[in-house]
Amino acid sequence: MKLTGFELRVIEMPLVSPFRTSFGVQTVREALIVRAVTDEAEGWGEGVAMSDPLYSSEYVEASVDVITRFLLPALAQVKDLDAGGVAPALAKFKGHRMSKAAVELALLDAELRATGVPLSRELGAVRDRVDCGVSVGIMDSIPQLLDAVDGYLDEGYVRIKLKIEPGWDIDPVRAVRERFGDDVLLQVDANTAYHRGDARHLAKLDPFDLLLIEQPLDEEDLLGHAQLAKAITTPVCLDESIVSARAAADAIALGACSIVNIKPGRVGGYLEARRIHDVCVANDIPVWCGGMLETGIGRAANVALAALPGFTLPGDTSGSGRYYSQDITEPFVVEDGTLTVPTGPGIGVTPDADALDAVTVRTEWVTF
Ligand code: SMG
Ligand code: MG
Repeated sequence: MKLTGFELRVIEMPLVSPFRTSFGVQTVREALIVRAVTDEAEGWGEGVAMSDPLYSSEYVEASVDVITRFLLPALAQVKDLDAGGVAPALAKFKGHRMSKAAVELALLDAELRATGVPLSRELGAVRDRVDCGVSVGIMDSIPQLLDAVDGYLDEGYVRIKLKIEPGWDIDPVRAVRERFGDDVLLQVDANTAYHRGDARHLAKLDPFDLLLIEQPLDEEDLLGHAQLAKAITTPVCLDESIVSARAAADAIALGACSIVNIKPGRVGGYLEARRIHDVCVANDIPVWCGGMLETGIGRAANVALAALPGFTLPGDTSGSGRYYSQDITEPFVVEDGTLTVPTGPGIGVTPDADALDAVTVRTEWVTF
């Protein structure tokens, strides 16, 4: 397979409703779409960096810059480049995992399309449908939250995740438990909004039998998470801290988490995400697939990953309609609380050219 070049598109997709987390409110998803063009097939990738460096240090404009200035020029020097060679060739560049992941996925998709292999099979999937959870943002009031949760349960979601922050934690969790009962699979995500001294406060979540609390403390605070895990009964799950298979192994060894959220973008790609899955399975640590408000491109790939055997908890693999009234691929629709794993070659979905053009705000082309 011979690479012709890469197209980068910055897109802007309006959200169906504002999404508030402990680090800000989003009304539009700005994202990066990568297309790898080869003599045999085209492949698609999606960058999950956000507009601002608030979830992590990465952001969309930095992603475009590092990909065009450093990553693609380095890859252009590699003879017989394949997807497995992307991470080694880019290892000398520190960080920028979301950017590396987007490029790797585009090339992997092109390769798999050329050989007719679905991504799910390539990764080792064992299921053809995956259970769907939904992430529910911070709201202005408890009644508003209860309405939102009610709507998602009606749509069939099998797990609810509440975004929390200081001042919006115990009361909303209690209200959801009182209204919807103890059988609802319920978890919370703080996106690093708490500190080591908050252990006694967070222990007030213990009576609500949550599946997990996700990333309560700073991304670099593994020791703090290990101490917190001893002070509360709610299982601690890490998201932001898990940037590689090594980070996952270290966090597990330290007792900093008993569950891991795997996001391929955060860890540099689907191949590293699979290694994290393998590390967790070897340590009896359940994993689930996180989400970054992906378009159909990233969503298709996430659903393929979530079909691996160690993904025993429902992921943030929601339907396209959770965020977008119009996706750029065929929409993912939740049925019986599940999404179907695409079966076509590669990621199994292709963006609609007009839909993609309609949301594109900038395009760059890099020739190989
Ligand atoms: O794709 O459903 C999704 C988003 C799920 O809550 C979600 N993601 O920390 O897990 C997380 C957040 C990161 C993005 S928040 C704007
Ligand atoms: Mg999270």
